[in-house]
Amino acid sequence: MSGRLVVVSNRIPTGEQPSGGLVVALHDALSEIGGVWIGAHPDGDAAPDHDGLFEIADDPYTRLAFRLNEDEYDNYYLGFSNSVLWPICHRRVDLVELKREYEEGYHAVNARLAKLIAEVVEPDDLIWIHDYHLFPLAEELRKLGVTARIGFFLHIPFPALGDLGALPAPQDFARWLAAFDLVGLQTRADTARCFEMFRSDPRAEFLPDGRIKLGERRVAVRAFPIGIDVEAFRSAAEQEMTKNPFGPDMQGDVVLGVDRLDYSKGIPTRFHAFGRYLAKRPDKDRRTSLVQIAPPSREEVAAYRQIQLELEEIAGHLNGEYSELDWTPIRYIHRALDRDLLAQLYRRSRACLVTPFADGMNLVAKEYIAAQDPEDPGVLILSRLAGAAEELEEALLVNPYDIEEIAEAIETALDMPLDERKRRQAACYAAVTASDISVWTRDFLRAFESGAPGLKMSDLDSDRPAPAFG
Ligand code: ADQ
Repeated sequence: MSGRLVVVSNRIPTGEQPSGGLVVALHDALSEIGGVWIGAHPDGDAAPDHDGLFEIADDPYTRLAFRLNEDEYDNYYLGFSNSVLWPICHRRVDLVELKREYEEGYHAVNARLAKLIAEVVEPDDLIWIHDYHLFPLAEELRKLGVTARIGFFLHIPFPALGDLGALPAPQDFARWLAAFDLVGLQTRADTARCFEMFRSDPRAEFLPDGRIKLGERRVAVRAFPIGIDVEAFRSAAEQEMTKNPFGPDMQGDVVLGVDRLDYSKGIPTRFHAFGRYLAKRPDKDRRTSLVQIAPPSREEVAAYRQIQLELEEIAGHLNGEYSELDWTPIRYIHRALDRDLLAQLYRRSRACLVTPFADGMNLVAKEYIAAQDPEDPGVLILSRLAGAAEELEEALLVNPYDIEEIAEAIETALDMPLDERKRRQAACYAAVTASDISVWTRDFLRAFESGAPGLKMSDLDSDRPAPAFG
């Protein structure tokens, strides 16, 4: 690779041993080929009080952080990123909160960051920008005369055309994307929505090489489904267990849920579906428990506080109705757990409920599959609206809005014969391995390096039709 790889993301890892699949994958790629990672320091108070970049590590690659002040955090991060773009991309336009200062803060941070990046990049560097916090960053860099190749990866769903109308200036969105050379999306359904947006834009022209031309810019759009470090999860799950990770008093089967506490993850509906399962179960002595692990996130945003109260209410109600002296059907843990412990919990659960209403990919679904014992696997119940459903076709796919269907899927999963569990697990495991996080990094960087050829619409049509839902 000529030039350096320059990764830009909203947050930058600060520890010596970064954790989390995506962070580790980017860390590995940068360690191998060298380069720079630029992002906001996670602790504004601990960062130096100036507007420039500051180095927080230089080996095996350089990490440059910048500080977000309180107003920037409120307007750019909590405001425009998480109260406008996040709900728009997750089909919750009803939750969008439009404020002028959010929009101004978002543009100001992207413009400020562009100036900082422009000072450190060289023309033959590859700049790889991540996620919705930084949609306009390439356009800002181009305005400053940066000619280096710039790629983008969107971790969350590409918004539906109609929902883009809720943006303060919807016509800007296509222009922001066209300032990149390569736009990577999670799934074929995302790619189809992105093409639909460009198709409806009179300024856009589809070129014979598959790229899209808008003004003087040409951009390629392709799906790169993200994955996990399969081997790391599998070996963590296989570690010898001396005791039941759920505790000695856990009886019966466990159905597990693991999510950041977010309204897009469909957790209240899942609780209701588990309640429906408890009400209908033919064997009333069967003591199946739902263990939900949901660490808080973005608590400063009202919609996130409400969901916590809602979950406590539903769990309290169902536990009041169905608990026995020695059995609590719903255990709800409101904090993050160590990843090795998580791997063991996945392996010990008879089923995993992943029921988002919208999700770019959903790594929990892949982690659950990676952690199973192939000789006695559990069953993944997966929303067909999660990006992961495009690959994990042999999971028990459900409509995340349909409480009755999820309740039936729980019963089906718990009663599923071993042969069928093994067959579904083998198919899902093959899919999870095929999109291992190292494959994802390699594929994106290769496409990027080789001039970022676009996925032609004819390729998309001839392969397999993009699902109409999603
Ligand atoms: P998220 O919305 O955060 O990611 P997800 O893909 O499921 O969703 O990743 C969550 C990660 O956090 C998983 O690795 C999981 O193990 C971990 N996690 C969740 N709860 C935890 C807990 N209680 N304790 C410890 N770890 C926990 C965004 C997009 C997704 C996309 C990813 C990656 O919303 O759609 O798949 O980025 O691109």
